[in-house]
Amino acid sequence: MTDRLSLSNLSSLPAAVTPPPYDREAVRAGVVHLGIGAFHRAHQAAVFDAALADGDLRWGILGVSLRSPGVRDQMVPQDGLYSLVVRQGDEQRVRIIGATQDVLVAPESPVAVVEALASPDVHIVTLTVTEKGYRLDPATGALLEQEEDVASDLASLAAPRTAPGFLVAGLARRREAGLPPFTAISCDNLPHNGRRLRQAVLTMAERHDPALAEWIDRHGAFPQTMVDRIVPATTPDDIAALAIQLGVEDQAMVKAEPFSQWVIEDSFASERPDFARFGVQLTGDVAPWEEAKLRLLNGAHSGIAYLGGLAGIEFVHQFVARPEGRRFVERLWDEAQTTLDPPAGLDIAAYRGELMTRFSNSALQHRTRQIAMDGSQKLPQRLLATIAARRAAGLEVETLALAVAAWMRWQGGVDDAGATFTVDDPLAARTAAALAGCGSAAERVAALLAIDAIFPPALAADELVRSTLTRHLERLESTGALAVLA
Ligand code: NAI
Ligand code: CS2
Repeated sequence: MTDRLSLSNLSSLPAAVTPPPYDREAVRAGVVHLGIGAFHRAHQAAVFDAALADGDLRWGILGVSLRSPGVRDQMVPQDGLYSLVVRQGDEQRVRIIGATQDVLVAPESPVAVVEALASPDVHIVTLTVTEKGYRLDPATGALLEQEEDVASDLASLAAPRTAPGFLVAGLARRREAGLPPFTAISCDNLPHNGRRLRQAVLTMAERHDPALAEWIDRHGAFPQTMVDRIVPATTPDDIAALAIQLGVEDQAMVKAEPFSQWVIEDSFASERPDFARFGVQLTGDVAPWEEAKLRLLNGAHSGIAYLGGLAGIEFVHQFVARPEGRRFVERLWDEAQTTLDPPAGLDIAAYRGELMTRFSNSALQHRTRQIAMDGSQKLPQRLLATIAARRAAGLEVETLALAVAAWMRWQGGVDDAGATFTVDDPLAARTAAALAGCGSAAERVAALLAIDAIFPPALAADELVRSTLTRHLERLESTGALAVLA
């Protein structure tokens, strides 16, 4: 059996592999990260690791898994070490990230997580808990107070269960100890992610202690961010291939593209690393960056996921390798682009070109099925806001509506070849119930548009939107996605 990557075999790795160049014993944990999935390990952790490599040893990370022990079991036996494998075409670079000091599994030790959040060393809490992890209504951003875990945290924070619950419990402990709040940085693809996180935290804090809520409101910081790096889920084949190269097995490896961008609103409650030195953009207004990224990159991704998924196209690069796939993406961008107010420094034409190159990166093997997950949480900011903006300007929404119609067909759980699949989405039961008994595409469109957790009522009432969706859905159902694209 191959040994696992660990401190004991770091020195025997191939020379081309970059190990952490700092004394790990001297590092303090200045960051708690909630939701230690693949993206965090390839994005924010790489920045904190760069700060450590630069000699600022305040930025070690305590990772927290809010649900399963999987990542803890991958990382802790490896002393927290893992490989960041950056792939482009035939090229691959491997860097060992050493920033993560430990991983806690919140359901096993909720009190230890709260204690960690209250540590005087901690200044920053980052989150990648997926869109659904914030427990917000996707259309309105209101906290889902009826949800079991949210209701539990609203009743008592003795053993929190949700991300907002942990943050409030940690902030309460800091206030009692006379410590400043940490800066809570949402790194999920939520619209106005900082504002939504702040709202969720304040709603929960208010319920427990209005004075605490006021303290958080006054002294806390929830900067908005735009995060970008394509990080597909790691597969067993990725791990096996890396083991041959390293001579040791790394179960915690992550793979990513070379591109990485992090734009953070310059609003912090206390200390932070010299972010700008490590390639992070600090700005007064993240919204235009976020909007461009969500509507161009993520909007296209979701369209590719549903159309590609229905057509049996497994990977993003395969979709854009087809002329009709590429044409769909370009047309979607033509439509989305008219709704943007790009920030200085963002050239949309160049950005589109770069995005297409990124989507074409065949070494990433980014599955359309992975992107299709949780569509109910993603559609509002990726496609529906864009549609609403175009309709407000009196414009048609032909290609954007095709992407939404493909999502609608996806809710049926059957692809164009007749194969069934599970719709992986927190609202899957609601979309399935809405579709039950519908006899025509027009009825299916009407039933799904009526779900106001996803579709704003004004959009659902727009006749042109409805008729365009119906026409697309009819064609998707009768001819399949590939024929519609062609
Ligand atoms: P992942 O599947 O590797 O990790 C997801 C993490 O979220 C895990 O720690 C999981 O336990 C946690 N989580 C899932 N559902 C949750 C829930 N209901 N409540 C609390 N925690 C929950 O996924 P990955 O790739 O790390 O992506 C996570 C998020 O990061 C995405 O949803 C997105 O918002 C953001 N992101 C991801 C990018 C990517 O390319 N992978 C790029 C940009 C942003
Ligand atoms: C993708 C994103 O899974 C998805 O929904 O669209 O995670 C995408 O890879 C990132 O936003 C890129 O930064």
